[in-house]
Order: sequence, then structure tokens, then C-alpha cells
Amino acid sequence: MSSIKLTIFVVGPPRSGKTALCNYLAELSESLNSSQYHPTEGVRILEFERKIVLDSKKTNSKSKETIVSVELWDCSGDPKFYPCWPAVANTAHGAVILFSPDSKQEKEVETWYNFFSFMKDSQIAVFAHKMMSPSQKGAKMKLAGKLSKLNVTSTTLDEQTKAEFDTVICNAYQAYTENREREEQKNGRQQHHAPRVNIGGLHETGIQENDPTNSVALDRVYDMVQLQWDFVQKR
Ligand SMILES: Nc1nc2c(ncn2[C@@H]2O[C@H](COP(=O)(O)OP(=O)(O)OP(=O)(O)O)[C@@H](O)[C@H]2O)c(=O)[nH]1
Ligand SMILES: [Mg+2]
Repeated sequence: MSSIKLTIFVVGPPRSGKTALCNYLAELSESLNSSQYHPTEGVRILEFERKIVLDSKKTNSKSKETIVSVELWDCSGDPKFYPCWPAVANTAHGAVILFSPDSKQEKEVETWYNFFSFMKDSQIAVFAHKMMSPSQKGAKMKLAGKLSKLNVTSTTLDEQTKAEFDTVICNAYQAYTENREREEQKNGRQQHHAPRVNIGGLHETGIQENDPTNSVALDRVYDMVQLQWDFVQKR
């Protein structure tokens, strides 16, 4: 059992296949048999573990294989929820932006990309998702303008997509450990201040894994999201 839990957001336009992808990654096979469309209301959170292989040069660690707990946020693509995302997006360690390559959705992709602008580009994967197996699956493509610096992978529901997802987890893990090391150094310099709970900036708090304040902070984030959704739905 890993002591590290990474929060990964799966976002993108409505009906692009986010829920189907999340169910596939979490191996919820029963729900894969349903072809009915049920729009996600707000967010669903799925928890599972993935075994990843870390680049030992990047992590300064001897062990190459590690198991991480993943908290996957399957977000609604409906724009009515846009006002909620700034309040919670910065609890993410990584993000997958999914869109349908047959529709003109670059504007939506850019909107979602902007919610995660605090991250390195390596922590964000963009999947051009096809419901039917694309002829060139796994192929890299490019978007225009500001998004041209991002690698876009052509995906469908298959093992190759799981491997692309694992790359996001590895990059998220690396960013997480770098952040933690930086915080530890800073805390060392500041003569060990007590961990601070800072909603909307968990990664900058110096909170340790298994620290109960961490889950208290998360509970408060969830409460805040609930309040925001209630507000949006009443409008
Ligand atoms: N056959 C097949 N159907 C898919 C695939 N991905 C999605 N679908 C179907 O497409 C429809 C929409 O998929 P969802 O995964 O619910 O879309 P979503 O992006 O979560 O949509 P919102 O929650 O509204 O944002 C559903 O009927 C799914 O069953 C896929 O890879 N293969
Ligand atoms: Mg959905």
C-alpha cells in the first residue's frame, strides 16, 4: 500500500468520453457494458492503485517500481460548473484533458488548460479520444496556438491509453516529490514550522502524508465544492 495519494483530474467537453475512460482506468468493467449516456453532475471521485515505473535518474531513488494511490476526479464537462473549478483545481497533481478530435473543441481544451496553468505541462496529458479504435492510435498530434506546445495523444479505451495515463502519474509523482523536497528544505531553514492547512494550495503547505490535517483539509475542500455546486444549480 502506497503512502502517496495523487489527485488526477479528468476534464474536457461534455460527452467526450471522460466517464467511460475513468471507469476503464478504475477497472469498473460492469459500467463499461452500458452505452447509455448519463451526464456527470459535478464530479465523481474514483479511488484505485496503479503500479508505476519511475525514472530513477529523475527521482534520485533506487527503487524503480512503486504503487501509488490515485484519486481520479471525473469532472462534468458542462460549462455551468466552470465557476467551481478554480476553487478545487489546484488540489490536483495531474490532469487529463479529453476531447473529441472530430469536433472543433480547441476553445474548450484551452479553457480547461487554463484551470491548470499552475502545473508544469508534463503534468497535463491531452487525449484526442475516439470511441472507435482510431487508425493511428497512440499517434502524437498538435493543436494550434497556445496549445501547440502540448503533446496530444490519439486514444481509445485500450492498454496503450493506460500506459499514457501512467506517464501522467509518473510526472505528477515527480512534481509532488520535488515540491515536498522543496518544502522540507524551506521548513528546515524556517526551523520547522508546524504544518499549515491552506485551502486551495495543499501542495504548498508542507503537509505530510498520513497527517490527519491533510484529510481535514480535503474534507473542507469537498464542502466548498458542494457549496459552489449548490450555488450554481440554484442560479
Ligand atoms: N463504444 C464507446 N462508447 C463510448 C466511449 N467513450 C464514451 N462512450 C459513450 O459516449 C457517451 C458519452 O460518454 P461519457 O463518458 O459519459 O461522456 P463524458 O465526457 O463523461 O460526459 P459528461 O459527463 O457529460 O461531461 C456514453 O454513451 C458512452 O457510453 C468509448 O471509448 N467507446
Ligand atoms: Mg461524465
